[in-house]
Amino acid sequence: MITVTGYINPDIDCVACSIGYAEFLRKGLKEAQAVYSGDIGKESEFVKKYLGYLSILHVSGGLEEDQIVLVDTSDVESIDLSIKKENIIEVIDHRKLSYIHDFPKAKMQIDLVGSCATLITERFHDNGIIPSKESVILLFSAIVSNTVNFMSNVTTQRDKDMANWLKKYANIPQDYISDMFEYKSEINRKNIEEVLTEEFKQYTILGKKIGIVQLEITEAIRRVSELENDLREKLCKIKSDKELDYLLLSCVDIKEGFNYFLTIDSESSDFFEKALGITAVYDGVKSEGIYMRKEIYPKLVKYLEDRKY
Ligand SMILES: [Mn+2]
Repeated sequence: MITVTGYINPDIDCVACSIGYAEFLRKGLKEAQAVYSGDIGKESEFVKKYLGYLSILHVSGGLEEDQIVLVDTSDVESIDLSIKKENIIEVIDHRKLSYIHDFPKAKMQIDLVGSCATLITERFHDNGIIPSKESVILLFSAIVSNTVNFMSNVTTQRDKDMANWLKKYANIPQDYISDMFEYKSEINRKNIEEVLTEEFKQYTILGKKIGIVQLEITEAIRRVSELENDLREKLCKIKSDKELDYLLLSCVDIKEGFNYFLTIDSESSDFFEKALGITAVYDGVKSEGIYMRKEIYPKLVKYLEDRKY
């Protein structure tokens, strides 16, 4: 039995790749199953509601004996603790940061496309196999989600080609994409602390502790202004709890394709204004185009390194 899985608390890309690739292996007459550990994200929840099921098992440990294929990650720190490195037979990922030396025995495919689901879809496409309805919907949703409906700079032609190919085999309702984005945008006074904590990432660059909360939501400006007092209060708490030097709230408007940045103190405002070339960020500022956190990070590194001299 081959077990296909990704990182703990998988996003929809990870879930789609696990289910899709397990199916692809079964089409090649291998025994394979998809599993995940931790929590399944909001978008996978949405697809599960839409389909009525998802062919993926929740596990907590117990993978010691399994042959493993990793999808959507190549970081052994991110995966279930019970997986043995020497049992990993294949890795398929779309991120630059890959630890190839951690997988001496694995077949590796690391291609820098917008979504790992594109790489899984290509396996079906290139072998002339049409995925099941479940995999078609999941892989399509994952590509759309990971590329922010093809507006993000990580999008490649390969992502677009595979999404178009999948679309031919799925009857995707008109409002499906906006409903999915809407579903994950749910942020309110009750869940605000939980959402901010989940979407928070921290970096240490040249001794500075920097935090970025990235929310991917529709109607970013309206949602932020409605919750502004609560948002500022919770962000201040995060900044002091984590002893950060600088903290940025970066809201990606997934419908209109821009960012809305906001800071809660003058040091952070000054830092992010200079590093990102923006102004008046304390009051909230809109950018042209989308900047995902992985694109913001190198700008911060460059700014801090330049400032050293
Ligand atoms: Mn991914």
